[in-house]
Amino acid sequence: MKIKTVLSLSAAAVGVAALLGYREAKRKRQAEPDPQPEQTLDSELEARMQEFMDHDRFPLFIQPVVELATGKVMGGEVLPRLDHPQHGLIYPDVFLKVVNRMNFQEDFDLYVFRKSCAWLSENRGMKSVSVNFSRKTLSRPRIAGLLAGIADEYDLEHADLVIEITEWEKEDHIEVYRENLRQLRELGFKIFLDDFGSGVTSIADLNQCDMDIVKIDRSVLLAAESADGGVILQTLIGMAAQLGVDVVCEGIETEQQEELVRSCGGHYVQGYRYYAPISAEELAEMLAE
Ligand code: G
Ligand code: MN
Repeated sequence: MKIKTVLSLSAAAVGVAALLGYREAKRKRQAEPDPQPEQTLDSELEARMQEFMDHDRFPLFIQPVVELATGKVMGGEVLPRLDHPQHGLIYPDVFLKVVNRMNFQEDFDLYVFRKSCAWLSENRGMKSVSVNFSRKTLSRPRIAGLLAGIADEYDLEHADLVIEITEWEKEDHIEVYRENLRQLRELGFKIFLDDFGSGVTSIADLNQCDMDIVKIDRSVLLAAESADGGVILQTLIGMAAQLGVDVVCEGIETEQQEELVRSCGGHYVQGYRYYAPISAEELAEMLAE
């Protein structure tokens, strides 16, 4: 892929820039102590969530996923931020809990999916994008048809769109959820199980449908590094392989972690060692070069 050379040349710069942006925002927040406690920010976000969505204040960032053997970019995970008029960029761990509390998951996930489709249709130097979906959204009836409709509006192959099942909370209606996943697969979408090894995502989830990829949570990597010398990581990757599923190891930051993943049989990686999340505009420019 052409993106490979472009990205590897500027990867360090972009990664550092993205991190600096983050630190800058964080430093700014620390320098001017927020007069409002966290709860007040939450209720402010809640009161303005609809406005933020209507005014399209969620810029997309995309973090490339890399094949270890070749260094090639296989696709990218879409990670939205809230561009808050007063507080600057706010991260999903802050605003998603508000989205969840408001029961806004479906509107929000569909909004991000549509935006992701629009971006991908304009940037075909990227093979595919994966979009996070809450289990709540995936438990709503007719979701598969809705997603297919949006993908078709942008003339995208369903196979270039990945539905990433995030943790956050358990599915509402297991039967509807399973049927939706079955339909999504039948329609040709790819399905990744996110955050495996953390929180509510369990081994039982591997049985809910045929997955294309399981994303192993960073916590598994950290545990492997500190204690068991990789037995758990190796076993998880082996188990996935036996189920005919590939694995993406998330949150790789160091060379040692990369070696650990390699020695445990992992093929795909995502993490600051390769690319930080890159703003959709910046990534578009890189792809265009
Ligand atoms: O749960 P999910 O896998 O969707 O979360 C991805 C999150 O992890 C994003 O917020 C992203 O910014 C963050 N992230 C990506 N790469 C790394 C990394 O190498 N280290 C750490 N600590 N976080 C990362
Ligand atoms: Mn994810």
